[in-house]
Amino acid sequence: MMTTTARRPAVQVTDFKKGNEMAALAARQVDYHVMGYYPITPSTEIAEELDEMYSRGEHSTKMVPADGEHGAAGICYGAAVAGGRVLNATSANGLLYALEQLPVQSGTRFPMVLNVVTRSVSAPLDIRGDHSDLMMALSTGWIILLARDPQAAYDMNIMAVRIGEHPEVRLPVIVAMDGFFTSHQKRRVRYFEDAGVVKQFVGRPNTPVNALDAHHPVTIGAYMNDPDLINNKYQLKLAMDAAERIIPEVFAEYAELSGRRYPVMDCYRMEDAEAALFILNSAAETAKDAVDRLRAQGKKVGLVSPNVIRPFPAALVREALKSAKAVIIADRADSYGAHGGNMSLEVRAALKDDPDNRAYCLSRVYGLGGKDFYTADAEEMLGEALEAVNAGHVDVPFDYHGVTAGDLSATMEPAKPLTKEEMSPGVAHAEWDEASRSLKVNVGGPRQLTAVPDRIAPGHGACPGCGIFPSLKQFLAGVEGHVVLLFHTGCAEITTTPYPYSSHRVTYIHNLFQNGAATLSGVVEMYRERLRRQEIPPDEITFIMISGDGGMDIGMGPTIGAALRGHPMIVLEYDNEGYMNTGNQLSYATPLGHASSTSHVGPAQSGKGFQHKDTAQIMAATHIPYVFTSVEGLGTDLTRKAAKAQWHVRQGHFVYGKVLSVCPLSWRYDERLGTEVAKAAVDCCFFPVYEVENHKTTISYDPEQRQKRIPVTQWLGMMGKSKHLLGPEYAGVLKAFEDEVERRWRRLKAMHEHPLL
Ligand SMILES: Cc1ncc(C[n+]2csc(CCOP(=O)(O)OP(=O)(O)O)c2C)c(N)n1
Ligand code: SF4
Ligand SMILES: [Mg+2]
Repeated sequence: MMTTTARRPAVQVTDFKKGNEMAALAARQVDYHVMGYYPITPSTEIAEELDEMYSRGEHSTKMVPADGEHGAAGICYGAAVAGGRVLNATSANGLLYALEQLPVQSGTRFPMVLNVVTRSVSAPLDIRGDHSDLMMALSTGWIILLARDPQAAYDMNIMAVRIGEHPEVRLPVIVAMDGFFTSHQKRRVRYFEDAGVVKQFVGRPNTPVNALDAHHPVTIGAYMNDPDLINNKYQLKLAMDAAERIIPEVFAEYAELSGRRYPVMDCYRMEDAEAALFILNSAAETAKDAVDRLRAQGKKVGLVSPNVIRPFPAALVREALKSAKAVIIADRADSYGAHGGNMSLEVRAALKDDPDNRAYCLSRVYGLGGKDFYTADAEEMLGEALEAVNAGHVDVPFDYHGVTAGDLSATMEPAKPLTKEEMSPGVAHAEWDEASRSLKVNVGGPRQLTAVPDRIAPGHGACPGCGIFPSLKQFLAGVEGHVVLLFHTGCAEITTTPYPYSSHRVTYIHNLFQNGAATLSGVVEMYRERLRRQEIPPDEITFIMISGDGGMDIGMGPTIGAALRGHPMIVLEYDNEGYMNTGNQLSYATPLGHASSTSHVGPAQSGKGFQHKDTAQIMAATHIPYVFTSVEGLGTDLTRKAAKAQWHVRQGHFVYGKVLSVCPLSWRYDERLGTEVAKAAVDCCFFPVYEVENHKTTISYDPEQRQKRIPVTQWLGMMGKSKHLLGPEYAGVLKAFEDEVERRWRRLKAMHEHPLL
C-alpha cells in the first residue's frame, strides 16, 4: 500500500491509535475554521475527539453541532462560501440525509473535507461497516479518497485539503474509511510532531470567491438553465480530470514529507498475476495475506485496490489488469438490479476500453452490514477467479459471497395479541364536563393501574435505572384500547428490538428519527382511507410516536408538519437531555454548561454553549389543542395526561407530550436516585410540569406554592455532568442558566395566571 521514499521526512511521533482519532488529529493540525457536524455511529468520535481537544485549547476550529446532517451540510456549505476551511464527518443515513447538499457544494466549487466513516444504510438498521453509504456519493461531484487503515486516515485527511483546494480542482473531498474496521481499531501510526509541518503543507486557504468580501460583491449559485448548465457541469468534469493529474502530484509531495507513498492504484503481486482480486479499503489489507498464501502454493494471483475512486482511475485499472486472465471484483455494497456493485460495473467498463483485454470478470457482493471478511474469504474469491481461468469461462458472473441460510429458528415471533378488552380495563377515563366546560379525568390509583397489561414487555436491554420504560409504562397505562406505536431511533428503540427479539406486544414500527412523525401521518391517513373503503374492521386505533429529545432536533420539522396538518396522533418525547444511545452527545435539550461527549468541560470550554430547547413551547405555538409536560413518579400525573391526550386524539387532534426521563449512565449519578434527580429537576423549576389545553396554560405542579422549591444548584450538584457548574470558575455560566430557568418559569406562571397568554 505504501512504501518508504528516499528523502528525509519531517520529525514524526509513533503512536497506537484508531482511524477516528487519526482523522481528528489531522483536523486538529490543519486547524479548520469551522466544523459542522451531527453525530452518527461510527463517525461521531471524530467530532467528540475534536470537541475534547477544543475544550483543552488545542485547536481553534469552531465546532457547530447541527440539528441533523442536512443542517450540518448546510452549515458547512455556508462556512465554505464564506471563505474558510471546513470539515464534516458522517456515516450511513447521515450521509444520505446530507446527500442533497453534496452536489450544491461541488456544483458551486467550494472545497471542504468530509470524512465518511462507512456504515450500512438502513433499513434494517445496522451500525456496522459496509460501503452502501459511500456508493451513493459516487455521482455527487466530490473527489473520493480511501483510507484503508488509521495511518491513511491521517495522511488522506491532510492531503485532501491540498487536493480539493488546488486552483485547477476546487472540489470538495470525501475521505472514506471503513466503519469499525478502521475507525475503531488501533494500529501503529506515525504523525507529525509539529502541527506547523501540516500547516505549511496545506498552506493558507485560497478562496477566489467568497461571500464576505463586501468590496467585491458576488452572486453565488445563480439560477441556470440550458444551454449554460451543461457547460457548467462540463467544467466540473474538467475539474475531475484535473484532479486525476493533481492527486498523484500531491501524493508524491506528501511522500517526500512523510516517507509514506500512496499510489493511486495499489497493486500487490500483480507482476505476472493471472487471477486478480479488486477490492476496496480495509478488506484489501486482509486479502494481501490470501495472495501471499496462494502465491506460496505457486498460484499466480494478485490484488488491485485503489486509494482513489473519484476520479475513478480507469486507465490504471486497465494497466493493472493488462495481463490478468480473470478478475473478481468484490463490492461491499450492491447496486440492486444492476447485476453487480458499483465498483464491479466500473471495472468492467474500464476493461471494455482495452480491446486486448480478455479477462473474465466475476462480480461479488460481500461483507454487508459489517460481516467480517477473512483471509479465507479472499482465498475463496481468488480461487473462483483461478477456476474461471482454468475452465475458460465464468459460470456465475454475479453473486453474493458469504450468504448463509442463517438460523432458521430465528424468526420474529408475533406477539400474542392483546385484546381490546384486556387493553381497556376502564381504569383511565377522560370525559368532557359541560357544566365546568373542562375535561374530567379519572385514572384510579397506582394499584388499579397495575391491572393494565404492559404493551412493552419487561425483557428489554436498557441500563438499570433508565427512566424511559417506567415513563412509557405510566403513559401507556392511560391509553385504552388498540394502539400502534412508532419509535424513533434512540435508546427506547435500540433496547427493545434486537433482531430476532422484540419487547413489543403491540404493533411497532421504526423509522429513523428525522422522519417518524411524517411516517405516522401516512399510517393515520391510510387507516382512515381504508376504514372509509371498508377494507379493515372498524376498530379504533390510537397512533402514538415515541421519540427522544434528539429526535425532536432532527425530526422537529416533520413533527411540526404533522401538528399543523392536525393528524390525530400523539407524539411523546422522552427527554433525557442528550443523544444517549450513540454515546451521550449534546442535543439541543441539553442544558447550558452541562458536559457531554460533544460539550466537554476544560480550560477553553464550559460544557454546552447554548440554552436548552423548549420543545413543549415550540409545539404549543402550533396551536394544537393539547400539549403537556410530565415526569415519572409525580403521582398519576403522567397517566392522567395520557388519558386526556387520547381524548383529544379521539376528537381528531394532534397531541404533544414531553416527559423528563432520567439517564443514570450519562447524567452520572447513582442509578438508585433517579426519582430524586427527576423530582429535583422539577422542584428547581428547570422542568416545569404543566399543560396547555385549548390554548390555556395550567401549571400542574407548582413547587413554589407547595413550598418545595429548591435552588437550581441543588439539582446540578446531584449529577456528574453538571457538578462542575458549582465551581467559582463557572459562575458566569451558572448565572446565565439560573436566569434563564427563572425567566422561563416566571413567564409560565404569567401564562398560568392569564387565560389569554
Ligand atoms: C440520519 C441519522 N443521523 C444520525 C443517526 C444516529 N443516531 C441514532 S439515534 C441518535 C440519538 C438519539 O437521541 P434521542 O432521540 O435523544 O434518543 P436517546 O438515544 O437519547 O434515547 C443518533 C444521533 C441516525 N441513526 N440517523
Ligand atoms: S443510556 Fe441512558 S437513556 Fe439509554 S438505556 Fe441507558 S440509562 Fe437509558
Ligand atoms: Mg435523548
